Amino acid sequence: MSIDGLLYGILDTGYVEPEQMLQVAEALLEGGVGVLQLRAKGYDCAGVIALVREHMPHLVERCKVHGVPFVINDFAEAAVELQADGLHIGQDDGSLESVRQIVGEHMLIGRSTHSVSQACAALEEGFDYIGFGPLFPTPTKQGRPGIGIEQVSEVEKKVGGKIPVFCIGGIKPQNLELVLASGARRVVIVSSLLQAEDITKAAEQILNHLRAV
Ligand code: TZP
Ligand code: MG
Repeated sequence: MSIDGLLYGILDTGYVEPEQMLQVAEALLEGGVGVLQLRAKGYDCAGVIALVREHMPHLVERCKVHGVPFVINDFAEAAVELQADGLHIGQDDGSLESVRQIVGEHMLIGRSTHSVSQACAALEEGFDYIGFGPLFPTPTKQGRPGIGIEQVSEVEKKVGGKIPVFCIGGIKPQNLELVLASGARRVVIVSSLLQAEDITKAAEQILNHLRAV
């Protein structure tokens, strides 16, 4: 499996109750997300495993049916235990090598980056993809300033040709054209999708714009 989608969706416990997770996941998959991550801030590793086992035991299979990599945020051991396709880690979560020792050589591993130099370092280190942002301040990731769209084209040029670059943070239909005009090709959208009245339709509409670039 590889990471090659244009739209990266996240099941975020800040917006979705455990009981709704599976239904929301299906809506995102139906809408065409190319990657699906579980982000459970405030949970520990055992809590993430229990959340999936109790509320979405068939999610890994459902992602497989759609050919969509299922990614766990933060917890390498949970990614292994749940047989996820990928793991996503931040700047403070250790080196690629240290998590590879836990998840093995086949798991896809992505890194959050907040500057051109961090993006280049992640490429150099061997990550399979990066997130780049937050472009705009966002309630989903509080306490982090937006880095703006000025560096997007440079990151796309230096990194995007080698591994997928997903711009993230405050992206929504109203600013998508601006983000794409800055050079972005792939995006992560959390709150705007999870809070949409019709998640599938919202994802489809965003994908239409991404595909038209
Ligand atoms: N990392 C940088 S911004 C962000 C994460 C996880 C959250 C993006 O969420 P939203 O709701 O699409 O702004
Ligand atoms: Mg993290």
